[in-house]
Order: sequence, then C-alpha cells, then structure tokens
Amino acid sequence: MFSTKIHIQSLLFIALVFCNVEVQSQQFVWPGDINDNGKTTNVDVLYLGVGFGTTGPARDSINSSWSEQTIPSLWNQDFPGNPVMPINYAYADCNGDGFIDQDDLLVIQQNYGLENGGVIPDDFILAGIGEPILSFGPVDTIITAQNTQLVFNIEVADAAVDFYGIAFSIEYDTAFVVAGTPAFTTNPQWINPDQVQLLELGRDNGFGTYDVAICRTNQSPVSGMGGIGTFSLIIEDNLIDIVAPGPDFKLNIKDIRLIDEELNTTPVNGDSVLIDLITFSENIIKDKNIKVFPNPAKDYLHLESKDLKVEQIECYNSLGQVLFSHRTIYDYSTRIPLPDLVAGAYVLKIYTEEGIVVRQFVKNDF
Ligand SMILES: [Ca+2]
Ligand SMILES: [Ca+2]
Repeated sequence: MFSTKIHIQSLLFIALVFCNVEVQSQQFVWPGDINDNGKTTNVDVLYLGVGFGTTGPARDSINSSWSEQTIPSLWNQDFPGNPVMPINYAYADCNGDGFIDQDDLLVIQQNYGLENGGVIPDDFILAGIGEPILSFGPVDTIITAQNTQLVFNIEVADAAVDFYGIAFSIEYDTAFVVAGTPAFTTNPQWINPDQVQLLELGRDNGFGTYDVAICRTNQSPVSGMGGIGTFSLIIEDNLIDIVAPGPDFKLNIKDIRLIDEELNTTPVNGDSVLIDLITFSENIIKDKNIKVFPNPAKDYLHLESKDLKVEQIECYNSLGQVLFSHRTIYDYSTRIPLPDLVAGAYVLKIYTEEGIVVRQFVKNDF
C-alpha cells in the first residue's frame, strides 16, 4: 500500500514534469511582434537588431502571415531585461527560417501596426533635464514650381553614449501635408562609422504619425551626437489660400527609445517645432499666365503677366514678414531687383487688376 502511494506520487510528478515541458514547448509567435506585446511596431526592430545574426531551430514551416505560429523548440538565447518572462530569440526569427536577419525586417514591415487582441503598449522612459534630446535641427524649404517641400534635420543633441539603435515617432498635422509624402532618410554618419548593415524602418500611419527605427546589427554600440537623418514632407499646394489668421504647422518627436546592444534604454527628451505658414486673408486668384523667373534667382527676378496688369508686388519671408514692396511701372513685364535678400525661400504677393496672385521663389547667392 505504502509503495503504491509512492508510485502514484512519482507518476504524478512525472506527469507534472511532462506537462511543464509541454507548456514550455507550446509557445507561439505572431510574426513581427518580437517583444510579444501584441502589436508589430518600430520597437520590434530594436529587438531584431539585438538578436541579429543569430541562428537557431527553424519553425516547421516558413510562414510569416499574421497568425499564431507554433515555436517547436526554443533557442538557446533569451533577450535581456525581462528575467521573469524572458523573450526567447525564436521570436526574432519572424519568418521562421532559423536565421535572424534582414528578411525578418521585411516581416515587420509586412505586419506593421497589426495587433493580435491583447496589446500591452511599448513603454518609453521619460527623460529629465540634462538628458539627451532628439531634436529638430535646421529646416530646409525646397520650393519648386509644383510644390513646397519641408526637410527637417533630426539630430541627437548632447552626446549619446552606447548608441545601438533608436525608435521614435514624429507627429504632424495631416491638414497641411500631401498624403503619402512624409519620408525619413537615415544619415548614417556617426551612428554607423564602421558601415555595418543597418536595419531601417520608416512608416506613415496615414493619420499624422510617422514611425522610425534605426538599428545597428553587430552587437557593438557607438557614441556620438548630431544628425541621424532627415524627415521630409510636401505641404499642400493650396495652403496659401487659407484665410487668416494663419495656421501654425506643428511637429512633435515622441515615444523615443534609444538602446544599447543589451536593450538598456537611455532616456531621451523629445522636441517640437512650429512652422509659420504664410497665409493671406485676401482673395487669391489662380492665374497660370503670371510667370516669375529665373527660379532660383540671384540678382533679379522677372515677372511677366501676359494680359493682366500688375500694380504692386510684395515680397514675404517664411515668417510672413514683408521684406519689400515694389510698385510696377511696366504693366505686363517687370524686373525686380533682389539686392538685400539673403539666400532662402520667399513668397511674392502680386496685386493685379483682378486680384492677388501668389508665387514662390528661391534666392541663391551663386
Ligand atoms: Ca511588438
Ligand atoms: Ca528569419
């Protein structure tokens, strides 16, 4: 009787062990959601960079569709930073082929923004005074005959020690932006002096948020400061028709995560920038016959208005300030000297007998 009881206990113990093994082996991955928070985001790119180059057991099928994929056996490595519920490297093998590499970034892009129902938001550490800032540097305005492009330089101000990768988001007001035009281009200078493969991701959600991730891949961090890339977008063509008071176009950098090669986070402050868009309260007419050239201009600007009499011309800078006005003598063709203008983008408000026409031009010093 006694021995039977022990026997049953042993059986129970063995059953529990098997049960445990069974639970351990039945892990699932949603391809792209490497940190297993229920959603594929730019933060998952950082995990991909940390595990990059590692190999392990492949899944039964190479399948990256957004559904529960069984992990038949875990890999030897866990991601650091989560000792209670460690995230296994198998989660970073998004397509299940047994390699953590660039192909897995394609899966993150494919399943970007998708959720599996139980999302735990990615956490971002709030930074304090004196900690690095991810900031907007100088803004370049590129004016062509067709549209106006704004190019924002994104910079890490103050030295970032142990930079391995960064994820952040840029918020903008969709009312002023041509859909589909926001884009981020990495400037790899100080973040990739040794020219390793970079993981790069830029995603516009279409509702005023653009997500960026950049990550190194050789488990070796760098230190430095300065530009990490440019964010550009095209301003709606009809913006200058908006009735005054003019709108401010605000951009925000938020949700920043800067990591070292072991996923340790450096707190980084965000930044915002306000762009004053030029607006006029008067009735603006669209007249395709008025031509301003050359563009870019150096010393002079020529204005030709075909059969529309021009009475006065005002020149504005990008802050909406009047720099000079010019009364015309020659009704249909006039030459406007530009001696005192510094190089940059300007707007001409052209008063004609039928209304105001707006043209943009760029002044160059060469
Ligand atoms: Ca995730
Ligand atoms: Ca893979």
